[in-house]
Amino acid sequence: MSIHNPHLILLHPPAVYDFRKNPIMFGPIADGVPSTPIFEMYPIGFFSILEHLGRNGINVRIINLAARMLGSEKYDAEKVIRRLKPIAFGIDLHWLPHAQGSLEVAKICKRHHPDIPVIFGGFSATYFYEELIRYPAVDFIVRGDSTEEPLLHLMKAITHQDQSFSNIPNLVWKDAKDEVHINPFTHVPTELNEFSNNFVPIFKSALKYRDIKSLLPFHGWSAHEWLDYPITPVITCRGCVHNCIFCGGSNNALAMYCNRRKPAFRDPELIAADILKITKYANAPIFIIGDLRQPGKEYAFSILDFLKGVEFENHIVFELFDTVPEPAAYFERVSESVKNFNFEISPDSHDERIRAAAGKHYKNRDIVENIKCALSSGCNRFDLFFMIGLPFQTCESVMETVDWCGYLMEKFGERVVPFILAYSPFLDPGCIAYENPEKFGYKIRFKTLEEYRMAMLAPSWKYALNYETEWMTRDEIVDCTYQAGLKLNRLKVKYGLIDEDSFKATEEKIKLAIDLTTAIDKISEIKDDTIKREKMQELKPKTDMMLDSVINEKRDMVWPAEKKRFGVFHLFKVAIADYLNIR
Ligand code: B12
Repeated sequence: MSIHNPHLILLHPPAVYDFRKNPIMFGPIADGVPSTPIFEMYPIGFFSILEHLGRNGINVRIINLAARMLGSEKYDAEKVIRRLKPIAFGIDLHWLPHAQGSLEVAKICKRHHPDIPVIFGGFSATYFYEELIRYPAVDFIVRGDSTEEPLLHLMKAITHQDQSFSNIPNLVWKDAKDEVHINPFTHVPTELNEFSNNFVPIFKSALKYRDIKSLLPFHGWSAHEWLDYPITPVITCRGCVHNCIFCGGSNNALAMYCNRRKPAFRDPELIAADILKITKYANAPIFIIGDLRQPGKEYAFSILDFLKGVEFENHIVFELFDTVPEPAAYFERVSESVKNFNFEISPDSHDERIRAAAGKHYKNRDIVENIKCALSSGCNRFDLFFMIGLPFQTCESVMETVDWCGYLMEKFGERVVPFILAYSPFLDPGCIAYENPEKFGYKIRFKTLEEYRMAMLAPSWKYALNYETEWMTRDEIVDCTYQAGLKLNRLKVKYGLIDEDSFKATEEKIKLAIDLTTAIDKISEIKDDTIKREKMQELKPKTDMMLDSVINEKRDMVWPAEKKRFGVFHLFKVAIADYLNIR
């Protein structure tokens, strides 16, 4: 095998494989994230897999099928897969909305390459491993939130055709007789220092396979644009100390299905070094994933101290998982270390009882005080995320939440940016509310992976929602989401956060979404399947308009950055030097 022929090809599927043919009204299910409802962003873990396996002699190539298919009607994913000849394919079923797309891509791999093993991994593959391994196109599943090492062992075993699969931790596999084996789930590392937040291996891979397009994490970002404005996440941890009842990445959830008893944190000096390394080659914003105060405020302070005194222009985006107890001192300390900084917090509701029921125990007065101190210390932007679909929450309460957003925008001005979203399409399997629905007033509608696969093919997101609550039916959740979106949009233009044009564009889009929802409800009642299909097909041009954001403008998520590409040249230099081993 030539060095340009990868041993492992990681394929990122679209959420629904045939989204270009099927008319589906995905609605606002991806309004809270930078990707479209096709969820074309691949797991960040692909970076550490590529780096770790590459260091150990296994060449990895990433192909973002979802982004390529979104990018061009003509991109023929099946033809591309047919031409590939790796030793194994890896497919992520990390987010559950990929239930349909991932299995479809696996089928295509097997159709053209019956002898090339197909490996699955990711959170949802881990949760549903028993059911997933029984699909004929799936040969292996590597469970867990840290699969770099077991995957390396697996690739070595496959490459050397040594069939010692039974010693590989976390592995679920089928033998030649299709018998399923479940190996012990023992590889759960408690430290992350080995896995850097580093773009260089990714660029090396782009050079090696002469294909930057397939590495791009988003649709709508041409290679040129992405190089101008690359997303640069810095992962601080795996796991979480908190227990928000709806989060599949919470402490309890990860203990339940990923066997993670406590979160693992990367050392503070390494986090600071990761950030500084990125500032050397890109001036795009840097997202710090995970509240730096999770392991204790000393951890946050030491990262900030490492950054102090170093000049860089990049905007750093910090998360808050709860309010800061002594906000004036904390935000001042941040501003002493970072020139351009932004914060985000998710209070979920303005109603403290609802917030507490969702597992968050901080008060509105503390939120207001935090915003005040952050802004007066020079914070550029303070984002707040609110949610629909919580215990005790009625649509009336959601509307009051939007009023509270108005109050915050009026009080603090344009630097405070609220978003409101429904939990959609799915309440995360493994989260506290999913596992104990009655206790929290939830009704879970789908339980098996096959049900989720089918749900993603539903004509509108209403029928895909996997829950309703004692306080809101699915119809009410959908309707309330649109009403809240309309109201928040009006408040955003009133307080100068958006201009008249973008106000109108969002308003029109929400109204179109409401009309489509009604039209699809009517079509769903038609008994004749052919007529039903025809009627749905007529709506396709309109449902496609929903592939962008619906109730929140996507560009609201873009943090300011100077558009200069000098850094990319530097990055390529580093990558080439690294590639040629001349560093
Ligand atoms: C950061 C984050 C994001 C970021 C960045 C995501 C990214 N590109 O990875 C953003 C904000 C964009 C995001 C978006 C979404 N997220 Co998110 N996210 C997280 C968060 C907070 C941390 C994830 C992380 O950093 N992991 C560390 C990295 C290094 O590891 P990794 O990517 O998980 O990969 C490792 C393993 O999973 C595994 N693996 C992954 N893929 C594969 C494939 C193969 C073949 C193998 C072998 C292994 C493997 O090996 C990797 C290396 O060890 C988690 C919560 C948590 N506490 O974990 C939620 C979480 C993963 N997200 C979740 C959800 C639901 C979403 C959205 C679907 C929400 C939505 N409706 O919009 C979108 C999907 C976006 C898309 N695909 O386009 C749920 C997933 C629940 C589920 N089972 O579906 C979680 C658990 C909690 C939550 N509700 O936010 N998310």
